[in-house]
Amino acid sequence: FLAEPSSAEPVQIISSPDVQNSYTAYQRQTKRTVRPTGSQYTWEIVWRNVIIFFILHTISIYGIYLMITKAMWTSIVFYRDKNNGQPSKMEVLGLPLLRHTQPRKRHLLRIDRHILLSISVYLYALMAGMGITAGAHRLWGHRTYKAKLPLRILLMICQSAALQNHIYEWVRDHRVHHKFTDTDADPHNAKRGFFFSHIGWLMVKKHKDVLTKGKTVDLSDLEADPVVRFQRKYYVWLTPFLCFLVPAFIPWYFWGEAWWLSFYVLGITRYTLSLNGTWLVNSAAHIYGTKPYDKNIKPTESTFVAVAAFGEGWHNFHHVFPWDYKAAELGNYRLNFTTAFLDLMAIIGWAYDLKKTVSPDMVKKSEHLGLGMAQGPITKSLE
Ligand code: ST9
Ligand code: ZN
Ligand code: ZN
Repeated sequence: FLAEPSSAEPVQIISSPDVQNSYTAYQRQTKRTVRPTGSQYTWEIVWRNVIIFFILHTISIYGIYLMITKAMWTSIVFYRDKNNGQPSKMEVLGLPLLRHTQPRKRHLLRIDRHILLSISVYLYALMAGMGITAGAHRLWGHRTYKAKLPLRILLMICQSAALQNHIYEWVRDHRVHHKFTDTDADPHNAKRGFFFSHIGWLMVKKHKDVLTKGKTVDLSDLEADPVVRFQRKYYVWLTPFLCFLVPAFIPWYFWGEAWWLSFYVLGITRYTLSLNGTWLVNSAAHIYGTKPYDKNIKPTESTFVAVAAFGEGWHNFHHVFPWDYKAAELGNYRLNFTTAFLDLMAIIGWAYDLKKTVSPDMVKKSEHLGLGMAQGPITKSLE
């Protein structure tokens, strides 16, 4: 239960009374604005989106089949060097030169190209994922830390590769989600069930409360950020390029993969997998899991979602302490790649003023004094 010592120096600690005060203010605000889910909401289905998501998921199933049959373990198991029956390390390392090698070698290396394709699916999802988790979510959504211009530009590029609406729209919906969690004014109100909070909310017109109450959310910081303004203005050009064309180009150019396979697997299928990883935070992490920080709200702690969403599954904690840059209490990097990325950015000076709810020191000291904070300092202070 003990939090590990932090490797990032510039962490700004929010002391315990502050935590309580902020939380009380947060509760008051939520209670004031929340109203029970009404039954008058009739769905106005947006068929264009239904068709797009249906096609996207159907063709991605074949993409997953391609990944499984043509890559990863099958390649490792079935690929054998002609000489000694073992996969040849040298050949694998020589892959970037593949397009310029002789036909015989090209044949030898054919299956290994697909290993690289699968690895690149993970790495590209990770890169685009940082745009969502470290960028849209923890930086622009909650201002859990400050970022210098190069990092903001990098995260904007990554966020564009994720194709999840531009930063302004993403953050607007997310702030509204936090302020009116699981009510009619929440764009993906989990009280309407798993399907609605996962994908269904993107297939219907929003509830009128989302639009009216959403207007009460302050977005002036986003309007003042030139990086956010730039992305909003050029989003329709940036996003197809970064989400589909670049992924089709990289494997084709660097290691001679068929461009259509690159587009299909690294573009389309990776996009669908990433979308579902993100949506799980709204669905699974609002329905299944434990609630150690506030049992009266729907958001939960979910290990599965933490894996799928690069550290965004500790969602009960996050809804109670949304300003925490780790979006989690326990461990430095417990299934939380995003935090590791942010600590690295802090080390090189691109991220600063990182906000943390409880310092590892406080947890350790409290254990010495027998205060039991290591058992859950935040839970205790809120009871
Ligand atoms: C996508 C987003 O997938 C996913 C977000 C997930 C968030 C998860 C968060 C969890 C934490 C982080 C986890 C990260 C994990 C990462 C892991 C990575 C592996 N407030 O929207 P419109 C007003 S997107 C205030 O059209 P409709 C506003 O005036 C997928 N006002 O509503 C607006 O006009 P404008 C790709 C609001 O007509 C106007 O209403 N994208 C608000 O009801 C109209 O807005 C798509 O598929 C608000 N919140 O249509 C697009 N909202 O914008 C899908 C609206 O001009 N979306 N207004 O200012 C759509 O087609 C439509 O939005 C719609 C609703 C049909 C769903
Ligand atoms: Zn959030
Ligand atoms: Zn949530």
